[in-house]
Amino acid sequence: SLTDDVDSGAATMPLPQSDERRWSDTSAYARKKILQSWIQLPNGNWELGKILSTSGEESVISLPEGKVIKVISETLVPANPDILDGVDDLMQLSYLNEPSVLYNLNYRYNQDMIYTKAGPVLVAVNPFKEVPLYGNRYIEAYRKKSNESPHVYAIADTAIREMIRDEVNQSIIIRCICIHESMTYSISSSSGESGAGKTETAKIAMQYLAALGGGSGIEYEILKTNPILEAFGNAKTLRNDNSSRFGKLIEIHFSESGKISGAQIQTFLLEKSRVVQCAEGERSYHIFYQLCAGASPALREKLNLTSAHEYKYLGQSNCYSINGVDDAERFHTVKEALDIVHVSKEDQESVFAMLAAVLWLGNVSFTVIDNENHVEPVADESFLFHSLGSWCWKQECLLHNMCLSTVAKLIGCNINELTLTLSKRNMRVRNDTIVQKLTLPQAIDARDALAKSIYSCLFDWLVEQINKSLAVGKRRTGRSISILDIYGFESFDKNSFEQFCINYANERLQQHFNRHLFKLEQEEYIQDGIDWTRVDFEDNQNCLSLFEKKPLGLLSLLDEESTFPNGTDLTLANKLKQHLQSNSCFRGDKGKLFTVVHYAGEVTYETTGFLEKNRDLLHSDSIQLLSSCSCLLPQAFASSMLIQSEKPVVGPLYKAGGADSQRLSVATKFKSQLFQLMQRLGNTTPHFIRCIKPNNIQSPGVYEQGLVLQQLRCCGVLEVLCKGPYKRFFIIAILHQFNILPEMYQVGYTKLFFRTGQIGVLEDTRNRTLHGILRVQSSFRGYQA
Ligand code: AOV
Ligand code: MG
Repeated sequence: SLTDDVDSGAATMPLPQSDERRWSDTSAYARKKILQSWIQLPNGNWELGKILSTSGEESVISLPEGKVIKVISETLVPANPDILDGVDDLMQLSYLNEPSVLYNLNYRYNQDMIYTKAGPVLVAVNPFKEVPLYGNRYIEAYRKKSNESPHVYAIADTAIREMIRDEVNQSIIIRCICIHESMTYSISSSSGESGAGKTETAKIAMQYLAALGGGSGIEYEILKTNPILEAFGNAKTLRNDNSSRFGKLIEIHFSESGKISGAQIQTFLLEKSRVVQCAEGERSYHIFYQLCAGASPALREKLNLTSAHEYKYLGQSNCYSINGVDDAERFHTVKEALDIVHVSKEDQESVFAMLAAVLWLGNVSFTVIDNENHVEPVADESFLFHSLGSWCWKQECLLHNMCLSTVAKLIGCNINELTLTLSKRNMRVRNDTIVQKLTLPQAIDARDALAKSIYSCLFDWLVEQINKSLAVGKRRTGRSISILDIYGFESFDKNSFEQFCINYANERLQQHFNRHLFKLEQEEYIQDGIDWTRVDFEDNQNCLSLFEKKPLGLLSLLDEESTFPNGTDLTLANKLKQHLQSNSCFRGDKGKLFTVVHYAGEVTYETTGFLEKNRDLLHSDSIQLLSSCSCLLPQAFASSMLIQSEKPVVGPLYKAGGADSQRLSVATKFKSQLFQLMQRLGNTTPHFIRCIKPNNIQSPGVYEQGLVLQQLRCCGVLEVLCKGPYKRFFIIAILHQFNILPEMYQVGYTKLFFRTGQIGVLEDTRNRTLHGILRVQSSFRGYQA
């Protein structure tokens, strides 16, 4: 139609510009012709206002509650015509500006339309309630393409089709979006992305793939890996009752006929520290509570199991249950799932024994044995007495609570060896061995390190068993679809080694995302015969180099310091400052603080604990203890810790189990995992899903503008919008006619590409012309246009 020009604000050439508003049409022209505009309130929120009049610099606006205000015309941000309310794809908006995007997502969210396209990206806003969008009826509709509204199913469907059509592996990359304190809208002091809906989204995608590629039965196994991995790798945190504490890639294989033939799971960086320590109001891994609540009487007796309240590791955070969750029932679900992925009953019992061993280890306490403050684990008999005094346990439980002997029994080791491992350390100095007695903090460290190692080895072992069960036959013929569910960018009040690794991973993934979008764009340019070398794209290579450069990058310097016996967190911080100060992505701050300028914002890290966590050493005595165990699992754990295939990096030389071993640092291992991941993803056609958390209270129906905006801003969704497909516009002759200079555009075979601002000029001209025509028409009809 003449008046409703949906085609206006999009076709600008994305040459590098600092102003983020480049994708939004806020030109003088746009402001002139709009009827509705967004007004930013002092709290940062946007409100829709009607423009009553514009005279010179000022406009008069009426707000929804009837209030009339004057604003500077410059500040008006055009709103879209009502007809565009709730469009499926944000690219369809005439005006792509922040408030319009926010409004559109909100409009859809209110109607349970939680999925929206943002050009090539699917945006999912967490509903925090059941929405009627899933199940067989929907799957069928998307399969038949009778429903085309944005959905995870639609993404999964496209992935299957493209896999078959192009014979190229596919990936579905599910990420959330960072929330950064220093951004314009500060919500609570430090929020995380956690709870955005990544894991749920990944499961929904798997559900669709299983439905379409099912038949062999293996799809059922694949779906059952979810309750297992969630039980062992998820926990209640303050932000999410079911927070994943690890990253996950599942590669689902399809035969040539499009049927699922197997799968493989890779996990990343499980948060081990949670096993021995977690914050008030949070929980350790679900499986501990499930075991305590759901174990049969026979199993309880075998494991000398008591209730969750009686274990120190579980008691410290003062939180045992989750609203609406029955841990005992979940335990049965997990056991069934273990059956389905072919973990034998016997192995399951070993798994539970390891869990109980970890819990009982946590209850081992120490007593001082000499005047140099050396300690020893409290022996079981005196433990009764000791614990009565300090722990006030119930008398009847006490009789069963023999911590040391229970641990020894559960892992199958000699109780004296266990006692020794927890109180002494064998140090090798050249060819001699000296025995060092441990002080209380050292002994607690040794105990906790053993518990953490047992748990993380158990987790890895389980993943290995699952992979064996899901293994694709030797004749791998078809293709695969990988689903990545990985932690998002994190920025808290205090950021430690974990955030350091997580944010590094996000830099890598962001580069993958950027490069893919650039490639899409490039293809479009090439198709249109445009010289794409003139088009810049945003890259975070500088920040990645800061991490990865050798020998003077963050990771190398961290590893180097980790090998120095005298290295401390402070010497690390100083070393980083000494070598990296000139890097534009790095800033040395006071003491142990340093700041990295990430793509999503600045994050200040504190080096406290960096070296320890990076070395992640389990002392050789503990490894030896595990390898001496009569039970199979601890033995397997010990050997997995001794097998280190790659180059030695950190830690003193070990002599355990007769073999010298050197451990890779956590950061180096993680880096190589990430490289492998990027390599794998690099060979796939990616599909991106970005999950958004609309509120911090995990409640349905609450949409906090500022929170959503923060997420949109730093995830690159707004970037995508600006760089998305370009709409057809005018032909070259017209450009000439209207005095548009040649350097302001490039002509493609089918499209024109404009530099920013040129569309406004053209629109202005067109508007003046059309306005003239309309005025003529309406005066014919006898009324004023
Ligand atoms: P996350 O994976 O992104 O957080 P989850 O997938 O665990 O977030 O989602 C958090 C919670 O939001 C879930 O437990 C559900 O209650 C709810 N939820 C998410 N998506 C949906 C949906 N599509 N429909 C209904 N409810 C949903 V973390 O792993 O913490 O970063 O580390
Ligand atoms: Mg998750």
